Amino acid sequence: MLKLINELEAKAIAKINESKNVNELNEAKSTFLGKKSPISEIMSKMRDFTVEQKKEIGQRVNVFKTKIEECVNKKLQAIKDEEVNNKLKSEEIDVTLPGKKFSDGYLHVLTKTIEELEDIFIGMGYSIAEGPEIEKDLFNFEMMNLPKDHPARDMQDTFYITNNDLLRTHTSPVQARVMLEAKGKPIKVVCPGKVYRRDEDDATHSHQFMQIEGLVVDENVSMSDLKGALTEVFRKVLGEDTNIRFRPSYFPFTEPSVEVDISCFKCHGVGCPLCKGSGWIEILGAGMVHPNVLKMAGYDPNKYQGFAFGIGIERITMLKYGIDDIRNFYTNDKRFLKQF
Ligand code: FA5
Repeated sequence: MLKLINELEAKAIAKINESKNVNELNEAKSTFLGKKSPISEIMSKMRDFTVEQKKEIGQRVNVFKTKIEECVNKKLQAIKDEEVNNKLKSEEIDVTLPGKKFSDGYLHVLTKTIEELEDIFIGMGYSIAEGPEIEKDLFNFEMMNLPKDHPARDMQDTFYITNNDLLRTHTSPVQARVMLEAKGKPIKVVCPGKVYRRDEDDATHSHQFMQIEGLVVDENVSMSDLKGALTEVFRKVLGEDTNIRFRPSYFPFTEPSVEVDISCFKCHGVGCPLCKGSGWIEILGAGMVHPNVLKMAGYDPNKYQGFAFGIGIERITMLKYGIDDIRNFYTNDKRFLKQF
């Protein structure tokens, strides 16, 4: 019997040492120490032995079990150590290898235009203000002299969130916010930002685009100040020989109102599909702040006048760089964006 246990022990140790992973090791352990193992069978037959044999075999079985347990624990530790070593090896870094070059980041061309315009306006004494993109109907429309049910609300097809909250359709609501904050003092600000309209996307229209609003409120402000300021800005951004056209228009929040066109960069005024045959591209709306707008924001229209404008950032960027489709700004094609 002792010989049999010796043989079993040699086999068990060999099997345990051959195990390549924890599963194989557990299998080996249960084969040699489990309930159906040969050693359990020997134990179940103990009653057939003499007292002397029982003592001798019992002691040997205990030694067998302790030895096998020790052997399993040792092998388990070795397997775990090997796993850690393999992981470390797979994560090994050769610090002497040359580094990978990351391409430099760059500003989006629309951001560049905004920064350029901001710099020009700051140079002309304007400060910068911002307002929320999710706006109250009150600021977007009502304080802009567009009460509920005013037919001119249809000029800008709106994404409503609730009856009172909407995605702003223009940057003009920032005018009302700035005026309320200035509490009757003179104002000279520009307000850049994103705006949203349910417009069909085409070469010159996008459902989300950017504007930069301008507002000057003071005593003795006139239409010629507006014309002078805008002419100066566009000559600086687009070049001294830029052709600019002011034409009468209508906005409920300005009176009188104008729209400003720049000669089409593609056909140089002859007429092409981009400018819809007119030779001009509209880039902004502007005018003298309507007395109602001044009054609602706490300004006395008999003492103060103001001019305001809202420039389309995409349109001016298209003119500056000769881009013939507004959708290029938003499709994130790096080949396009990298050029600027
Ligand atoms: C307005 O949004 C007025 N708030 C501008 C204004 C401000 C007038 C202050 C008077 C005083 P309009 O809807 O015309 O006006 O838009 C102004 C400019 O935004 C346009 O001239 C054009 O350059 C640009 N724009 C308008 N709709 C789109 C569009 N769907 N996609 C791209 N640019 C657009």
